[in-house]
Amino acid sequence: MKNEMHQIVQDTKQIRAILVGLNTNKSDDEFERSMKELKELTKALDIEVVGITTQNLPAPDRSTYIGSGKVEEIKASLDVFDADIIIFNDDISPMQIRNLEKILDTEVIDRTGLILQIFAKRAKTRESRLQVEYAQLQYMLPRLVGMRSSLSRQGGGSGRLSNKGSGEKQLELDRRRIEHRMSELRRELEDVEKERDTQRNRRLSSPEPKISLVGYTNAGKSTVMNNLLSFYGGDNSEEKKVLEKDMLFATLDTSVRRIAAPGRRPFLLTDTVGFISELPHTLVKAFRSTLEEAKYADLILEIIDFSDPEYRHHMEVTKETLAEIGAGDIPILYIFNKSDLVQNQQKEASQLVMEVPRAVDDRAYICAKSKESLDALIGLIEETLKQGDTLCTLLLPYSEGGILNTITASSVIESTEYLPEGVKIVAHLSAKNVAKYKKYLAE
Ligand SMILES: Nc1nc2c(ncn2[C@@H]2O[C@H](COP(=O)(O)OP(=O)(O)OP(=O)(O)O)[C@@H](O)[C@H]2O)c(=O)[nH]1
Ligand SMILES: [Mg+2]
Repeated sequence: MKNEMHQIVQDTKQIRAILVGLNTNKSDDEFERSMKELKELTKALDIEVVGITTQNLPAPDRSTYIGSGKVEEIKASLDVFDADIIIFNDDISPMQIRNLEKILDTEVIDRTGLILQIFAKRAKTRESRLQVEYAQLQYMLPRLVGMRSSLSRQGGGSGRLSNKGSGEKQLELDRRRIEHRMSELRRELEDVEKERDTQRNRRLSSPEPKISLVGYTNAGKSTVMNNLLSFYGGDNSEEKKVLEKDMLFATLDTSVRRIAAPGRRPFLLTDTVGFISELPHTLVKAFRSTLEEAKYADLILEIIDFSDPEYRHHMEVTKETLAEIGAGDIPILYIFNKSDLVQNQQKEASQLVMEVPRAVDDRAYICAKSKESLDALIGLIEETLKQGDTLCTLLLPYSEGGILNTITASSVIESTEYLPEGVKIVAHLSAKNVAKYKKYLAE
């Protein structure tokens, strides 16, 4: 009971952080960008940033990562800023964290630790919870000795990060117990993954083309999904919606929904976890099966936040991540989203204002919240899927009703005519379907 009270009191005060960056070989721009992103990540955990400090060094200090003068400077400012946690922009070694915590007498975490906390806070489904816990334990293992943080707490992120005095307790969590739990988790994850494979196989054998939304976190993937659902999701589309929010890593799970716009070829759309630069290795490993979802797509929609000055960098990261998960060869449409914000910026600067929506070749400039944009997007998707299609006339005997359903689900049908000998349809068939239904070809 006493502990609970303690917890409640702690939760009411916002955690205050000092951010620390060390630039060893990045350009000024690149470094500034990564510091800005660290700030966003920190805010994603509801932590207040009270100070930022940076240093240039040819190489990190072996024992304290940053130079000793810098450490002293931070120590002196701790009281002034009333900070409870120091967050480093890079991955620092367990030994360096220990040394820093000893000198500063405050919790120290690195970029990976921070992203792990965000994932822990956001994970909702059983699979993502298991994945996050696994990644957390793996991260914790080499850091056990002298660990202060509450990273081990189930469900993570529920309390404050800084928890002075809990260092002793952490030590009790011995290596063996953690390893045991990790093998338990691995087994549970295997079960969940098997279940998901079954679902996926069922989906893959369904006739609709599979399309995956991918891209940097916060680009608007879930918004595209939800608004397509609003307009073309059929019955109960409200209930089928996923979480969209202006924060990093709002989505950690995979959702698949059917989109069927009138007169357009229906498709299955997948929304999944977003990418970020230097996604921690522990997380890539733990979330591999979720990240790999895009591998099974016929077409990828890369959603780009066109209003973010860093969008080119985000596209690079997305390209690298796609290659890493083995989805580098799938056709991509580049969707420059949030173009409405770009229009606003252009208006404010009295510049030429871009036309939205606009679709050219393999690109579209859209605002995910406008129906006109989404129609343009669907048009582009349709055109892309149609490449390689042939317009065919088929005569399907009434005894083969199932085939008509399959073709309707995966193709655009120009006309349907009920004749005494069967149903005559004119449809755009993919090369695969032409081969499959050859014997019904008429004329
Ligand atoms: N103005 C404007 N805002 C948008 C647009 N698309 C998305 N947003 C906003 O951008 C924020 C992020 O959108 P999400 O759809 O959650 O982004 P996401 O890509 O799914 O992000 P993660 O799940 O975190 O990877 C939300 O606040 C959306 O309302 C757009 O076209 N215009
Ligand atoms: Mg999302």
